[in-house]
Amino acid sequence: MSPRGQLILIEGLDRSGKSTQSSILTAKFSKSKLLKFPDRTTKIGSIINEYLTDKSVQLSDQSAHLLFSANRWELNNEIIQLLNEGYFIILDRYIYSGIAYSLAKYEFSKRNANDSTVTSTVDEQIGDVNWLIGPDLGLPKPDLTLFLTLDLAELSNRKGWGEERYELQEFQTIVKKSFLRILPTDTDDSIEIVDVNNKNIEQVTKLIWDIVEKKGVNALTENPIKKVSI
Ligand code: FDM
Ligand code: MG
Repeated sequence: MSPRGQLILIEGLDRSGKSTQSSILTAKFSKSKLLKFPDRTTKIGSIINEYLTDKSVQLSDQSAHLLFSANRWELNNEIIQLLNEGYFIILDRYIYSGIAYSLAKYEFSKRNANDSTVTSTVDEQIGDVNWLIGPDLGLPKPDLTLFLTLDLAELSNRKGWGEERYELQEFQTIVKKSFLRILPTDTDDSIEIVDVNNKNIEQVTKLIWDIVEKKGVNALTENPIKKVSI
């Protein structure tokens, strides 16, 4: 088989600059494609879009979690095919967003449940990382994952903040903790944390490209496509 393209994931909090950086990185490759998750253009993506933009839409946390994963599976074959055709695929969010946001919901509702004025049920599956990763097992695993992190104070000043479900400062603080808890940076050298505090777009672009080159994900590879596993 001829060499394949590589799968590069950019993760981060809302408004961390990951969409900007994902586009810039995509343009660095002559044969490339940017995929954004959730992909709101698919059947399942349209349900997710309603859920995110209309706060009156009710879904159990388990159902929402499974829909986000199903949305990735909708693109599974396309991702594999494009990689095999030599395309570099840049992902703007993927499996770690799936786990971190659901886990953050659990932590958030647990906090509120401790507050005696609020009655809330906390669903144990949503706090269980093994349950959360389950539906994603077997999806193509990124050859490189970059997590863009910055201080929450800087985040909340950025444009477009606060329009959708999840875009609350208190919630984002928990999301950040969840990401840092679940990303296996110690044992998996395909995952890197990129501190973007006090850096402009060009500086972050350079930081990212340096890592991409250092890890050798800037060129076609003979390595088989990896799969998400525990
Ligand atoms: N999100 C995203 C999840 O909760 N789970 C997932 O699996 C993914 C991919 O969806 F708040 C959340 C993260 C974010 C929201 O994402 C919409 P964008 O990047 O803001 O469109
Ligand atoms: Mg958003």
